[in-house]
Amino acid sequence: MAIRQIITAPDPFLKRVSKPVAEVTDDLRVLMDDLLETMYDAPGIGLAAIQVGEPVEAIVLDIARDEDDPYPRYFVNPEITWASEELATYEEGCLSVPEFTADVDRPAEIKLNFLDYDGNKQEIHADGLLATCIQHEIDHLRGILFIDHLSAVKRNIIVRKLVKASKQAAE
Ligand code: GNR
Ligand code: NI
Repeated sequence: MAIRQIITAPDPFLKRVSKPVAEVTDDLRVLMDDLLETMYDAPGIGLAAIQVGEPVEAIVLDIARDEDDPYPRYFVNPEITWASEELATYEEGCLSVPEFTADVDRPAEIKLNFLDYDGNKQEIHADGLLATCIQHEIDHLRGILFIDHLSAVKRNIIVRKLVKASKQAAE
C-alpha cells in the first residue's frame, strides 16, 4: 500500500468526469488499498480516486468514529437509484478543499447500486452521515466539489483564498 498525493482545488483535474470501471481487477484493488491508506493518513472519512489523479469510478469510505473499530467500505461504479425528498444538512469538508467547511443540503436517504471490493453487485439504503458522504464522493466522480453547492459569492471567496494559498505554496 502507498500514500498518494491528494490533488487540491483549483486544480482543473478535479473537474474531470471519472469513467466507469469495466471490471474489478487486482490493479483496481491496489488503487483502492492506496486510497484507503491515503484517506486514513490525511485523515478523512472518504476519498474518490480522482482526488489522487485516477479518473475512475472508485470510492473508499470509513465513517466509524475514532473509538470504534475501523470499517472500510469500497464503492465501484456507484449509482444512486433513489433519493429522498427530505434533505439533511451537514457541515462538509473536503481533502481537496483544505481548511474550509460549509453547510450543504443533500437528500437525507438514498438507495445505491455498486460493485464491492470483490466485484460483487451490492445494493444498499443509506442515511445519516453515510448518505451524505456517499453523495459527496459521487459528486467527485462527476467533477463536482462541495463548494459548487454554495452560492457563487461564498464559493468565490473560498476559491480566491485557495488560489492565493496555492500561489504562496509555489513561491
Ligand atoms: O473527510 C471528509 N469529511 C467529510 C465531512 C462531511 C462530509 C463529507 C466529507 S468527505 C471528506 C473527505 C473528502 O474530501 N472526500 O472526498
Ligand atoms: Ni471531497
